[in-house]
Amino acid sequence: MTAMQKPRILVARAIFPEVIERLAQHFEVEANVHDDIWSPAEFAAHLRDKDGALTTGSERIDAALLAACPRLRIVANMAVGYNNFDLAAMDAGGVQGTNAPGVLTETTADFGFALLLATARRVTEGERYLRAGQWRRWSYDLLAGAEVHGSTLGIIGMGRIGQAIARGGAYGFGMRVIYHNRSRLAPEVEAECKANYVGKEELLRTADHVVLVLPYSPESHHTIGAPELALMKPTATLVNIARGGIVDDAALAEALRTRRIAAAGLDVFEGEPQVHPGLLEVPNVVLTPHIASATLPTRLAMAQLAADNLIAFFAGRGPLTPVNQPRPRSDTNG
Ligand code: 8YV
Repeated sequence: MTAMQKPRILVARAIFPEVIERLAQHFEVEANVHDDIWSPAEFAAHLRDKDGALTTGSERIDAALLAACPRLRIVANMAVGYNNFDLAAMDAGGVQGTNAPGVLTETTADFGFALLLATARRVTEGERYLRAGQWRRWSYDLLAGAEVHGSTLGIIGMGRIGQAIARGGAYGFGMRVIYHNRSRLAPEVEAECKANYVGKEELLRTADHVVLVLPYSPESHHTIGAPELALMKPTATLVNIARGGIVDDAALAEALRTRRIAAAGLDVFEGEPQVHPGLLEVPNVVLTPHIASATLPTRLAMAQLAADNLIAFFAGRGPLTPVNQPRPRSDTNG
């Protein structure tokens, strides 16, 4: 790149036009404005001559892709999760990765409650019943669900979103909050969230509602499988707003079918957008298509933060929200 040339950026998915316009003030931009579905090979072909990319959680950044894209310096994910990044390959290849934390915290926590309430109080089941014309009269136990207020909320994964859910549960619904996390929070943060640290097994045995908000990694794969579901109360509910793969969906479908647990609310799935057929067959699960951060103001803030990262990086100011510290990439493009 000469001093006069603008860096070339690929925007991998359709995003807000105003963000593309902003990027175009700084970069030569190729944007997938029609939101075409690209195979990994097509994605690589579009990225081959680019210096940077704005991606979503759907684009996999791995060694094979980096080998095909020698100019690439930075990939800015419009997502707080970045399990679509092979960080070892990016480190080795000298490619900076960034994510979009903070701006989606409260919105995603809100959705955790939307799913928790819908699941515990059988909202979508009730709507299906009504739409099917089955509602003939009131009865004392019609679609009776689980209490939310005053119950015990168990949160696995206590980062920003987990803490927001803890505050909402404790202050909004008078819930007793217990949590499990890789590391225990500082006492003042625990006090602010009114949350008590417990082991995973104790959490699963004790909680009335379990909410998963931990990042996906090989270590968190199937954090909830058949053995964990077996520990839960038969009246308990499970909510996953984290990532597919954290729950063994086949085991969960079986636990819901046999009423080993009462119900589940799922926004994310193993192999999404495919959904395990067993989950589609049971009534006691609320299913949503990965929309926990989906409000337009939040999605705009996520896209702007990804753009901020690209702009800051190429201006030499360093990325705002880096997720790795790559070694400098040798200039192979002359
Ligand atoms: C995104 C998410 O919508 O931020 C995340 O990690 O899961 C969602 O908010 C999705 O990843 C698309 O980028």
